[in-house]
Amino acid sequence: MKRTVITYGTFDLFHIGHLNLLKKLKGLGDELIVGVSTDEFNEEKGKSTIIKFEDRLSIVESIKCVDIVIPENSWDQKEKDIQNYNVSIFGIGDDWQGKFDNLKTLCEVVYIPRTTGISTTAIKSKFGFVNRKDLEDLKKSIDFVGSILDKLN
Ligand code: C2G
Repeated sequence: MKRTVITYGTFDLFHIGHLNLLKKLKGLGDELIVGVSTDEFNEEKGKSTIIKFEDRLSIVESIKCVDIVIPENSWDQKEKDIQNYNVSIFGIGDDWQGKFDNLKTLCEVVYIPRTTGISTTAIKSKFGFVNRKDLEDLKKSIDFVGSILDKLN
């Protein structure tokens, strides 16, 4: 019997932590379904994203180990999805350890160790360091260098 695995996530600024998780989950079965959180659902989750839903969906859909992508619109669609897709395993990163044990009545539930040293939040915070004042200082430096070049010509 085909073993179908399902997971859910935002997958914003797709990175190696996301890829490692998806590859590990695919390794547990024959088919991997990924529910990608819609922009509206991310608001409900209190998560802001850089990449819009359509693009996050396309990126995840193009990952070799992903077989099916579906929108994740709500917290409680998991039960229906597990039944509709005849899912054998629900898996997610262990930052959610224990949070989805209620699904154990429907399928196996596994929590996968997160990849350390990488997160969408860390990536966003790197961009966040370049604030308006930094950019204004940078422009002043560029203008100063430009004025020197003008004098040399
Ligand atoms: N992840 C990981 N290692 C990282 C970062 C993320 O294994 N360094 C995993 C998370 O544990 C999660 C998946 O990658 O299983 C997607 O992470 P997010 O996009 O942050 O998803 P999240 O906001 O946790 O949404 O209903 C479930 C939620 O939609 C999960």
